[in-house]
Amino acid sequence: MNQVATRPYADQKPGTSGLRKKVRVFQQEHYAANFIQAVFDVVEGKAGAALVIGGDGRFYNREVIQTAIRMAAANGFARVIVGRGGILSTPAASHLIRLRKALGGLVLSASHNPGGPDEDFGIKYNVSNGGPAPEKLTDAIYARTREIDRLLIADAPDVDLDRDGESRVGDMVVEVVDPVADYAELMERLFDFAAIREMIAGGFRIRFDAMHAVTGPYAREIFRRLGAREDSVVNGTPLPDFGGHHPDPNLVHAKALYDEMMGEGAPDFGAASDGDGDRNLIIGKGMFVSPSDSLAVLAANAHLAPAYQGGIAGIARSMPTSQAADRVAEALGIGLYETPTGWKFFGNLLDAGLVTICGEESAGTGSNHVREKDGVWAVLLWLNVLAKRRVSVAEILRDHWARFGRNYYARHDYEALAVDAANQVMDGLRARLGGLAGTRANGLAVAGADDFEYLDPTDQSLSRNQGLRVRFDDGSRIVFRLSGTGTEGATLRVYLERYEPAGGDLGMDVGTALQPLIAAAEELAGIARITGRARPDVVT
Ligand code: VG1
Ligand code: CO
Repeated sequence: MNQVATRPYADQKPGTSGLRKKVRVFQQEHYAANFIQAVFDVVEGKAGAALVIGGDGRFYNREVIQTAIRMAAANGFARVIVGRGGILSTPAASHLIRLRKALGGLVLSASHNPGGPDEDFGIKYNVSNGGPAPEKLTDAIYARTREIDRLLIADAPDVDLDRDGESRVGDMVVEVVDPVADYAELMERLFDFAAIREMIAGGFRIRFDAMHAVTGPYAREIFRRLGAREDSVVNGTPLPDFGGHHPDPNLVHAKALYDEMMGEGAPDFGAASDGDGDRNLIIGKGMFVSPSDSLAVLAANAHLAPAYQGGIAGIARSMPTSQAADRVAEALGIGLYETPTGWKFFGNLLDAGLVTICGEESAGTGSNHVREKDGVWAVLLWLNVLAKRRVSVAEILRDHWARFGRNYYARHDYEALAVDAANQVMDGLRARLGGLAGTRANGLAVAGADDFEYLDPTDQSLSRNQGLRVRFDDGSRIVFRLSGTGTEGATLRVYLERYEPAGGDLGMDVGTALQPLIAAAEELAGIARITGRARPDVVT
């Protein structure tokens, strides 16, 4: 074992989902190792414990995995379980941590951010419940990165990551496992594969765009078990640079899928996932499903899948996610929890059994089967629902709106803004929040406004400054927040939501429906005026 001297880096504060930086930043001397050592220094119980390691296959994945293995050995772990080829999707890693009763796991990914030598890399630590480290722990890790002065690292050759089986690094066992097998088995237990298989055998066509990211091998194996045609999965080979694209399943970066689903001869069901496999985009033939609606529809129909046939205990959604799920919770007579953005806030609610299904507007949905959002899971739950109801995605949505009303919704992202300008937008609005109730913006009456804070009902931890909310008296809402996953400048997100009750105009074009709110947002926050950006970079 070696002790190596190091010096702290000042910028290793984890964001919404772990530490994300440009690859070049990670390539600085000991940069990744410092962060990993900070994790190992603050987590207790390493002696005799197992650690899961895997990533989304992006550039630099294998190098950091080798370092992490050597460091795990020197820090007293008894076993490392690593996905073959260094591959584990985020939800598969979460499952493996739980299944193998590991102390935790290192998930190497920058998720939906692009990959390659000039793009992004990331490291996230998940705890023993399989979920992202809660804020208390990420704060402690950050504090440790500020003072770290030595690394513990075993002097050992690289492990062969491409062959299943066990080897040793010092006293520690390294176990290379099939990244797909346990996860696929879990999915077979949760869902009615027989019903889905029958639907597919009847001619139901699927297009799943893995975006050259981690879900390719998972989707291929699972769709094979379901008897789907081979061309059901496209872009199914994980590439270190995701083929030069952003592995972000939204209407901008998954446009090819969108165009196919809107065109002549579209398959029945289209879906895409992101870099690390925790997001999902759902598009029916001729019908895009907004992620917020997807959460609401899945919650309302979950009982059609074997795992949830007894009903769901409650629903949690991140604050900016539309309130469509709230109406489902109300109808089901179950709890609805509104949390800050990021999956780490769902873990306690899931562990306490308060909720079964969780979701975020950013194309994340999941359940208590793991402690991460799960893209392939969402796709399979949709397929299970479709197989049971035997109607189209579009019909399911129209039914849903007819019953619950429709929450027209969009998110506008202003990317790579100058940090000062973004702060000016947020600080300016924050300063005026208190006086907004009773005023009008673009003619719309403001009912209330606040800076969202969350008190975790299970451990009473308080998270402040989680997004600025402006509510209008017709139930519409605008939320403003800064992204915590970007690696360049600041990204401002503006979330727009307008509610149209059942019986109202449910078939409007989303952009048209939201136009009054878009103008109100500009009047409230002055984005164009302050940043000089006339329109958002991404609308999703
Ligand atoms: C974004 C999304 C958030 C999601 C997070 C991680 O965070 O808004 O809902 O949980 O990404 O997703 P932010 O801070 O940039 O808005 V993933 O799939 O990138 O791990
Ligand atoms: Co992701």
